[in-house]
Amino acid sequence: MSEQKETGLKITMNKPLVEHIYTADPSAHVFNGRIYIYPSHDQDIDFPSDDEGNQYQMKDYHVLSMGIGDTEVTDHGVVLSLEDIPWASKQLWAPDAAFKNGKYYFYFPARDKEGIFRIGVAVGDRPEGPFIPQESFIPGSYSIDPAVFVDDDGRAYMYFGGLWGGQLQNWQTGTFDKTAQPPAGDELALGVVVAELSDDMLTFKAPASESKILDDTGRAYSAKEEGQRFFEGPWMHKYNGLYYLSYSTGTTHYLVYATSESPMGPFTYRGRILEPVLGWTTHHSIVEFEGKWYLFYHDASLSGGVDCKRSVKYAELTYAEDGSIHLVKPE
Ligand code: FUB
Repeated sequence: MSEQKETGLKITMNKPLVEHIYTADPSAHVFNGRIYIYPSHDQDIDFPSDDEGNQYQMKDYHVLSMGIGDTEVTDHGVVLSLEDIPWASKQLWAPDAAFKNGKYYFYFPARDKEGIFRIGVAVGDRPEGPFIPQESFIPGSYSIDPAVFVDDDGRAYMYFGGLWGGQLQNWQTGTFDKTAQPPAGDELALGVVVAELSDDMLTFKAPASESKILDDTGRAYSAKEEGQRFFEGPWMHKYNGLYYLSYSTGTTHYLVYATSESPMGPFTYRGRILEPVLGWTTHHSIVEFEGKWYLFYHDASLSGGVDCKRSVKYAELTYAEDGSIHLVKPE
């Protein structure tokens, strides 16, 4: 597979957006009337898979952009590399981006020099980067999969967390415990972690806290309820004034959603968004563009099912009258 930029590629729903590189974990946003996609850049290497996620050895980030109906996706090339991040040692996992104060902020998880996942931020003047990383990770950040949501009132929130290789289970006491195990059986599942961002978008305004996912009776899910409990890959969007938290259930491979009247939660489980795709992981974002809603997701079809060689795709997302999301079946 060549890493050269590709031109003339036709954008088709449920087909990889690009095929010249492997891409995953898409975070899509509309900036300046165009859809920008901030994905992980999966390496075209063979690495044994394990539950720690050592097969995901990403070293840089690209940015893609497109319009619906365009015939071409633009690959803006490398916008941030591991060697330019002073605090990071390896594994540039699922990123996101946000716009505020006339600047673009690129958020990304990586292992620090001690092997602990932290979340960093890099700043740029344009949505397509390049992005200049801060000297250190965001104080008080941990685990993986940051998703940043800027509300209508200008307040910004980061949602993050991921079990297993994402180390969420290691923070249950408030400090990193190398030996901690994820909750099991009837123990309460861990929720998504939420932090409001400071006005400069570079730090947390207050310490991050856990927000639970509840069933429709108000009961928090237990660890054994693997079809509903939070695993990784959170995303936040607002539809008709309601906050929609969506995420991956990991071991059961669903994308599901839960809603709340508050961006901080707690969130009430509502249902599935996407059935399992080819590959172990499922990860997504939801964005509105020109009056329609789109789901960006990934699968491993281009690589024939190799877990760490994934490709970003998109599909249209529709809502029922009551605000529930219609299930998307991957093609
Ligand atoms: O891409 C590495 C990890 O795989 C992400 O951080 C998870 O969400 C899963 O997609």
